[in-house]
Amino acid sequence: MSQPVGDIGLIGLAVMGQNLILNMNDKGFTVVAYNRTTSKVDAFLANEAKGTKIQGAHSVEELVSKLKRPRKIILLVKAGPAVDDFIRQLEPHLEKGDIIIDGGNSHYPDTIRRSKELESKGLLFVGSGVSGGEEGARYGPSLMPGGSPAAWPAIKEIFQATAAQVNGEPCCDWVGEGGAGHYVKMVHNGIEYGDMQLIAEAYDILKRGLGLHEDEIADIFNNWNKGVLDSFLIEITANILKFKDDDGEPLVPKILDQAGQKGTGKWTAIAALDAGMPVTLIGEAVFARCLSSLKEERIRASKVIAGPQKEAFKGDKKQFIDDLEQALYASKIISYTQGFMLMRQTAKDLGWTLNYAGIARMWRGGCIIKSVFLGDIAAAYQKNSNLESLLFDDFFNKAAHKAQPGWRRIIAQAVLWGIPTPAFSTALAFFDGYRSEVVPANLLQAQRDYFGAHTFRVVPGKENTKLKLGEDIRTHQLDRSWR
Ligand code: 2AM
Repeated sequence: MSQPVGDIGLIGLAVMGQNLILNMNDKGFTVVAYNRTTSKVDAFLANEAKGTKIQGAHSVEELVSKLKRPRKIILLVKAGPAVDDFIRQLEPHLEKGDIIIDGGNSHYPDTIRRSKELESKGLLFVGSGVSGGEEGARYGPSLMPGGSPAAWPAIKEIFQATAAQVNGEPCCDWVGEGGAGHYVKMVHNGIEYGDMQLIAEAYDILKRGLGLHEDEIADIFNNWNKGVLDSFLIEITANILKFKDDDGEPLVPKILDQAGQKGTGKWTAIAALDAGMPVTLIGEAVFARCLSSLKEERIRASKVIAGPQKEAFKGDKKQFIDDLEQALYASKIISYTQGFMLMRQTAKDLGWTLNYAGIARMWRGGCIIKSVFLGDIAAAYQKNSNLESLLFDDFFNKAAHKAQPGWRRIIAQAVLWGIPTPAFSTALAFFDGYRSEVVPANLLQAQRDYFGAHTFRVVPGKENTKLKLGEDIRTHQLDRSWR
């Protein structure tokens, strides 16, 4: 039999899989392609892959036989049972040290389970976030691999060559153990929800508040894209707002205002609740989509619930738009602060070693949240990998201080107008809570003790207070008539 020539195998010839194969082929690797419905293998070889080095396989066994050792096989199939199914099919044909990589949108607990199971059998498993959609897969995605650390040296070259490059650096690095790769991809998606919601709120304020036309709003976004907000999402928003329907009118107002979701934002919010971390902005972004989908109910409510009298804006519009840019920037700083706090806590809880500067660099290119801003986050963690939060970094601390007055003015004005800003507002509430030495949780503790004898701790230095630790607050001359 001839020597195997394949550098890597890929199972799953939907668009993402095909594009990733073509991308790896462009980078000089020999890829072997397989799909459950094998007619897709033939069609791919006869069309998109024609004239390339790409090889096909018509069974899992043939696929494995065409790969150099240690074998590396990427699964790009529907998340869920299909992944377990292929792992089971591959196992009998693999040897110790071979590597299965799941590049799908798997939920990280599944990745943790699969890496444990495969490692116990001497195989290596990698769960990799792949971001950037079809375009990213074809020309350079953000790749976030995590799992069995021993797999990294074997896949590093292919992964880093295939990923997007920013300033000569690949948007791919080793994320961490177990389910870390898929976890970080999940947080990425949550942050994406947050960024999109912030942009939508800015649009709403400019449209309903200032009464601007889509073309004017697009120009504002284009300007913002030259400053601190320079990012893919701001850029495409400007393009989207400029887009006209056949009648010459902007398309966006004709799109039904009910947002869909596939669940990764929700997963992030649930993970935040589980970890006990205040990732409020992503949570609000998910809830805003939920509220948007109550369209029929909102129509009925709009007929019977009146907001404030609409008053024309009398202030300085240019100043207001500059304030809005700062409000968006500051809220974005808070969102990423919260996202990184969540990853830090989860790493602690699950015993992962995460490279935060590396994560920011992976997100700088290839993916939906790519931005100049992520370079600043990478720099912050490069300076101090142990940073408790971005707000302790000099650069972001100064930026948040500078943004603060405008940020407050925008939210105050939106509240007076009756325009909802759940993401802007929760960001500011977090900021004000985080910078408060004292929050009113003392009263919560007293209430908990009053109705449930939960006890409370006393502020250091106030130990000789009338109430002692462990005492029931109700025993101290308080009105018990409520019972
Ligand atoms: P198919 O072409 O045979 O349907 C995206 O749906 C990719 O995942 C496709 O390559 C698809 O294969 C594969 N896929 C989806 N569900 C699958 C399953 N249960 N078993 C194997 N492959 C599956």
